[in-house]
Amino acid sequence: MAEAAALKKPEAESEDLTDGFNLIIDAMKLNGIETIYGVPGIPITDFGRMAQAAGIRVLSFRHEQNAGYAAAIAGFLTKKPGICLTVSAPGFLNGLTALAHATTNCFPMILISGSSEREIVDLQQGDYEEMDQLAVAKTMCKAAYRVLHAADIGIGFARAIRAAVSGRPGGVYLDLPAKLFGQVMNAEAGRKSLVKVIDAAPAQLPAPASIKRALDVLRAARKPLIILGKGAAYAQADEAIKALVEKSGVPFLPMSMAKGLLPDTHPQCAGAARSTVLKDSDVVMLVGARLNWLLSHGKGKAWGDAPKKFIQVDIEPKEMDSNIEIVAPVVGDIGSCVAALLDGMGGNWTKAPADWMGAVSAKREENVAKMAPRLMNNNNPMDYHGALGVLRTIVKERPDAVLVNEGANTLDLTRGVIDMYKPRKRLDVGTWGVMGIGMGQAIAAAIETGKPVLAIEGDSAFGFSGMEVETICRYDLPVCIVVFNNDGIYRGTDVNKAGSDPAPTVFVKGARYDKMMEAFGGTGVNATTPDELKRAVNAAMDSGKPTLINAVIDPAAGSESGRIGNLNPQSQLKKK
Ligand SMILES: Cc1ncc(C[n+]2csc(CCOP(=O)(O)OP(=O)(O)O)c2C)c(N)n1
Ligand SMILES: [Mg+2]
Repeated sequence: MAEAAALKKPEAESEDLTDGFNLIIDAMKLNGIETIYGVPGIPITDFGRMAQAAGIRVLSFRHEQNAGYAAAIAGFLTKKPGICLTVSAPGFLNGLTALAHATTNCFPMILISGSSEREIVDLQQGDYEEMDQLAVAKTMCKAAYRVLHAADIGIGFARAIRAAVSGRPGGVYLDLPAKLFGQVMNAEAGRKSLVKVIDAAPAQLPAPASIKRALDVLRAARKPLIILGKGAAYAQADEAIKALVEKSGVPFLPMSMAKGLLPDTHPQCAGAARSTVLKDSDVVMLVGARLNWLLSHGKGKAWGDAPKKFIQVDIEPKEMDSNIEIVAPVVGDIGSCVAALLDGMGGNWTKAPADWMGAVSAKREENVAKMAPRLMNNNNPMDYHGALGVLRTIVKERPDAVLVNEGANTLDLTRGVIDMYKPRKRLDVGTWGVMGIGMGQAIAAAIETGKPVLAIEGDSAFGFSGMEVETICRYDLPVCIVVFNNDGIYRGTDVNKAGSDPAPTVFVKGARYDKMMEAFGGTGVNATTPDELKRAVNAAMDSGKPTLINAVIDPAAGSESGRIGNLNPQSQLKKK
């Protein structure tokens, strides 16, 4: 309370004064920032109150990491920087993982953190929550700035916003020392110091020669493939991308968060024939997708022996040739590049060879048919496929709902089984495969889209952000969480070979995560069969009431690390 009292004074003193608190709020409002995700405390408690009073939505979390993941995904969904607000040192560090995650995933986000007194921090004299936050943040984000004077708040925000959203988007750190908030200045001068950012993410047009080169390569292809990445989903160029795919007649493969850009049920979707198209294609056009580990770096067994040519459409020139040679780099923003490609294709583009599309469709039908009976199983205890079979239908019936997904088996199997029908409806762990994004993403998705959210969570994954069920209840958000409870990480069956402690991958058997939701006034359900699960999820999606369904899954059903067990290092020594 001393905090609040000390800071009230200047405001009351004179009509024509303003201060750091007000200038920060004004800078945000001037630039269309409507929502802050954060955790209060010194030196930002009053700022949060004042921002809320000024009409900014201030969502208070239980841990900064979850607020940070919320801000990061808000950036992905809106193309505006998501804002995370934290206290100094420990709060800042808690938010930093999300900032690094935003940068890695190319989501625009600004982590705004209060910080302690520069004079004391720099002399390392042991201030309250002392830390050189700017220096720490610099290595983990796209840009990092500190504002020392109230008169620079406008410029500070303009720089942060531009850095976050222009070019390849990413995380930006903005350091606001405690003293800044109370700094007083002339109100008129303050108003003039604010900057409205014009055209924050200017279009970056591709060179005409790069478009011609790319189309020449694509035209000569006999087995072309288009890979859509989450950069393509971010671009919000949905109609143009659909037109490009359909006009070209090329099969497309959506990366995880690009699912739904065109429906997974589209006749050209090669999602269910992934290994075939990677191996057999001769020309691959990457659109907002990077050749990182998720695409096996564009080489090796997954890509087969046949020679391949790569066309890459990306806003970041440094992305070209990152792992292998790109014969046709197209550098520019995805919307402009796709529009230029469409234009260059003209009115009588010859579609990709029908025998290739036919071969891909046949493989896809074969794989879908193989999967079908597994999705209809009624095994007791439930396995992943039985549970996902019902959830798949629910998502089909509710294509506007947002799906959040994390875990290992829970992630990989959900991604494979659940078709998406609309763009930016699937949110997940992203480039790092990070656990903990679940509740932050669910909250931000509900806030930013106003649509119901279905979060399909491994029991381990859920644990990283589980306390935010209180946040979901507090704001009464239409979030339905399904915890795939298999008693542990990957499986619940491991045993300790040497002592009485549980094995490192197992949790309390028979845990009831649904009780966590009940503790805060939400609906909790324990579901042991696909039928029970279906009823509970439908009820939750209809009511919009915060709900957590503990879906009891056979502890033996999962596999080590889901689909990426091959990445585990193996000991060459004989097992004892
Ligand atoms: C921040 C973070 N810590 C640890 C991991 C390692 N990790 C990968 S998946 C996973 C949990 C998998 O278990 P669960 O969520 O229960 O899914 P299941 O395979 O059991 O369905 C963990 C801990 C990670 N990816 N990210
Ligand atoms: Mg599990």
